[in-house]
Amino acid sequence: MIQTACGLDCPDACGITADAAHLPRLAANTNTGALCSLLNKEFFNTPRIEKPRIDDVEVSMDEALDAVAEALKKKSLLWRGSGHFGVMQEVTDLLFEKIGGTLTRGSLCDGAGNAGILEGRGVNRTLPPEQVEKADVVVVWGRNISTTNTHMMPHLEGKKLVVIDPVRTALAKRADLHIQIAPRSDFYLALMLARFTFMEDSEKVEWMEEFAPEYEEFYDFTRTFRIKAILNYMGLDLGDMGDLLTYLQEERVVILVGNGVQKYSTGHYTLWAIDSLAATLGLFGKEGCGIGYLGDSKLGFENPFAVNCKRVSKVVTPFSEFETVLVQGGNPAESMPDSGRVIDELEQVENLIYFGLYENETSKRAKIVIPAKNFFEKEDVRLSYGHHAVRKMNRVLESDIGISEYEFTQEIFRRLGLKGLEDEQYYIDFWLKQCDDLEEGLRSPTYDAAPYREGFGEEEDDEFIFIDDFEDDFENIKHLRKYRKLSDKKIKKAEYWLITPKAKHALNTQFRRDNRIQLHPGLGYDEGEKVLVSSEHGSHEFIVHLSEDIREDSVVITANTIGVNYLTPAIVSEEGEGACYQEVKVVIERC
Ligand SMILES: Nc1nc2c(c(=O)[nH]1)N[C@H]1C(S)=C(S)[C@@H](COP(=O)(O)OP(=O)(O)OC[C@H]3O[C@@H](n4cnc5c(=O)[nH]c(N)nc54)[C@H](O)[C@@H]3O)O[C@H]1N2
Ligand SMILES: Nc1nc2c(c(=O)[nH]1)N[C@H]1C(S)=C(S)[C@@H](COP(=O)(O)OP(=O)(O)OC[C@H]3O[C@@H](n4cnc5c(=O)[nH]c(N)nc54)[C@H](O)[C@@H]3O)O[C@H]1N2
Ligand SMILES: [Mo]
Repeated sequence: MIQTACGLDCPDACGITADAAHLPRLAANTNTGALCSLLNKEFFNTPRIEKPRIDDVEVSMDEALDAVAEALKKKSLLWRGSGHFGVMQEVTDLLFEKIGGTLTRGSLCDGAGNAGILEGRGVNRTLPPEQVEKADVVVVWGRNISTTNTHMMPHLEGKKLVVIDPVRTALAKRADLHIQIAPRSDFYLALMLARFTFMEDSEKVEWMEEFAPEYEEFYDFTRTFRIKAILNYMGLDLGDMGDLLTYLQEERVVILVGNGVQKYSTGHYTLWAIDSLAATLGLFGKEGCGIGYLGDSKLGFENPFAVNCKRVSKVVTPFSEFETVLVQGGNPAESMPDSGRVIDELEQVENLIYFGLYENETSKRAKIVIPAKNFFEKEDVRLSYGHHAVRKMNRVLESDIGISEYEFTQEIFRRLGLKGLEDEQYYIDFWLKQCDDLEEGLRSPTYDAAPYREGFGEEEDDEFIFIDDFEDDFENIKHLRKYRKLSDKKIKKAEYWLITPKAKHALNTQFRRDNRIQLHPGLGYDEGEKVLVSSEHGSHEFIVHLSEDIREDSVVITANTIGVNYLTPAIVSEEGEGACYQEVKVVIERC
């Protein structure tokens, strides 16, 4: 029996006891006593890339690594995805520093929202799950916990549950209150709720006097928006606002915000507005209260892989400017926005190297393919963006397949005659040594049971900064007309928000894929029919699946669906250099 941790990109970061002789027999060290089907099932059922290859011809690992070393003598970019969440993934940054290569900056994931949190709080601290446990009310805002964060579910038991989501998700169906908000309007909802809190004199003046003294300016800011027009825009009425406020004004309230509210150019404003609402209600730093988002797992750690390299955008990467591109642990041809652009760029790269586990649209186009070891086959350390436990990942299996990121780096250092790489244990210990060593295990040094109780900023001596600014120039329809040459009438009749959340049986583009678009039956399409869906960025065909759970102004295509990112825009958020997958409207045509 060997202790390890799950390496999949998910906030749960579960501990595992593995029976090496009987994999996939795994026991879970989790609060539910169970592991998710992604790990138990999909992970072991998905065929691996077993052999290295160059130009579609199988070669030995030595030959493949020789070719990589040769290719890295040219102008090189490292584009790393989040296929494995262990800290050792970043060891390849040391290689790129030595060869004068380029790395990426920004995020496909939580970048815009994170920037909004930094505006208000100065630093993004993780809300410990035990505060959720102590809450009376949990508001889940643009986050699909029963799919994406399943080990949080037991903490919601017995709580009053409010869900704010344009989709009637499984979680929304069991909520005490579901606000089926219009997509991309959460910023306004947060501001309106704050404004009504002030109007009803239920703002927490005492707390704000100490920690957030600029609250009167914030109240003035909320009054620059017109109530009636905004309610109309959100598709809500005063009754909905009253219902929401009743829950928000209870004693212990936790708000769990997800990626859904921030897949837009204005995503940072939304997180900042939600935080400002929370400050009005005095929800920071108190037992049973707090705002959870995707936390900064490396906060407070010194990173041995921190390097000084040139960087280009992770979201709108100019791949064609490089002669060599190393894709590690990611699938940019499918996971990045605007697949048409990405594929066109990737095809201009002389040496595209794919270093990963599975075949996909990126591996297919690669000149050199290097199979990786999976997380049962190598040593690592797992941090989490949802809690503070730190887990050593121990090798459970010996396997002939693939190579670890550390070995890969070591092999290329040797081939290029580079010096200065420490041994693997040095880096692993570098992380582990910085943790608090408790009886129940290792814990991140920044753990705080009730974050921000002393104040905001790095030193916790700053005040909370309220949002005081908002600009939005989203104009999609104009472009749509140009791209598809559709008549005004047709566009008017058929323009839908694209909602593209995570799927149950996939982890981003890993594991089970899909080919469906989910539509409200009122739109007039038939179950199973094929439709062409287009945006100003591109088109793709999908199979219709009807669902009453979706608004009539929206369509849902999950992140694991083949072709979804042909529709999404290659733009970065105004702050945080994040991707904006939902900053787009689409039209549907029968095939
Ligand atoms: N099973 C599974 N688990 C995963 C993943 C996976 O692919 N599969 N991916 C992992 C990763 S990388 C991440 S980053 C996390 C993300 O986990 P989540 O934060 O839960 O992210 P999403 O599933 O993208 O979106 C969450 C919800 O936002 C809603 N939403 C969409 N647009 C809006 C909007 O404008 N306003 C509001 N209020 N809601 C909106 C969607 O309907 C959806 O229910 O999950 C992780 N866990
Ligand atoms: N439409 C739409 N697009 C999205 C999203 C969305 O919600 N909707 N979500 C975005 C988000 S939040 C994220 S985080 C990104 C994720 O996008 P990516 O980071 O590109 O992740 P994946 O597409 O899951 O690809 C991960 C790859 O990592 C490889 N891999 C797994 N384990 C290892 C390992 O140990 N070593 C190595 N070298 N490789 C490994 C696998 O081969 C797999 O193909 O996608 C984004 N794209
Ligand atoms: Mo993500």
